[in-house]
Amino acid sequence: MESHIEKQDGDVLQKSFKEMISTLPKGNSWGFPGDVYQYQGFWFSPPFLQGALLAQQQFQAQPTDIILCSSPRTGAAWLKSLTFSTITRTTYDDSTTPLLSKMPHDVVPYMEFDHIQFSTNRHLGIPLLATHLPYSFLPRSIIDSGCKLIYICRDPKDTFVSLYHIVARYNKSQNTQPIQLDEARYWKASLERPDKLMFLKYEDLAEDTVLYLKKIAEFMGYPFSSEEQQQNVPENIVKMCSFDNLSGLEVNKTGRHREGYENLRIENNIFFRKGKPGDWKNYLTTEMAQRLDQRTMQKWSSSGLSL
Ligand code: PAP
Repeated sequence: MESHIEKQDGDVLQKSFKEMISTLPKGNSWGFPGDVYQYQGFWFSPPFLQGALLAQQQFQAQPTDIILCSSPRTGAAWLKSLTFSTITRTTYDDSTTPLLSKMPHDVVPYMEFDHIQFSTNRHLGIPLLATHLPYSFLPRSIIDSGCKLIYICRDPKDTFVSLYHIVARYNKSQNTQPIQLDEARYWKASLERPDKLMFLKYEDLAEDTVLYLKKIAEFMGYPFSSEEQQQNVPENIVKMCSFDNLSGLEVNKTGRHREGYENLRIENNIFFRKGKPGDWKNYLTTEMAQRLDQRTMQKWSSSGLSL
């Protein structure tokens, strides 16, 4: 439980962050309500930047933590459901998993927003935490502790289309701009420390989910035994976490995310749109796709990362 002094310290910090944010360069955010602010080369909404700054100051990683990293709309909810099901497979089965009544983001918390829930999860032996922070923004203790990271990346054209839809649902905005891409930093780190950072592509995961789930389980230190493989445990987790199954659950059709936070509360179904690689072909012209590919190549050129 948070003590009175901790709460006061937290309030003071939040206030100083708010003051600092108000001095930053400001822009409009693609139609989302409110402004975004530029900090160290990235655009942030104020609650997200406040959460990021707080996490940088206060988050103490432990070597056993597993941090799921991603840019928005690249498959975090899917990765959360797969890793959560894998880690809790001896505690829950298909009929008892919390994924039946909570959406994946409410089962694996975000570092920027959900500190309290993470402490509860850690207590329960669930070491998973997610973040949308760029690599250069990660709290120092994450790198120093030697904990594991899994980064999921997605074809920026599909990411762009997915993000466009979420924004359009908010505001019916037609005003589109390229989004920030931070894949290259995570990619480089995964080459330097492959035992600590696993780099995943949404498209690979979609092509052979069972194979990649086995790799993820192995990487996390929760490998499937041969007996489990004979019993099709990985296949059952993949089925449970499939887009069709999760998007069809009542909680994900009609529930709401972060019930307690008025300004962050959104309908769960916004996180389940189509779940298909290559959907960009239905929305982008050849010219738009080429422009995005060019920009991606420019960003990634020195890293060796490709689509
Ligand atoms: P977030 O950043 O808002 O949390 P995130 O979960 O990272 O979103 O990504 C959302 C994308 O993953 C959506 O893609 P789409 O718009 O192209 O459809 C969503 O549909 C897709 N997605 C969600 N769950 C799954 C799943 N179980 N399998 C495959 N894709 C999924």
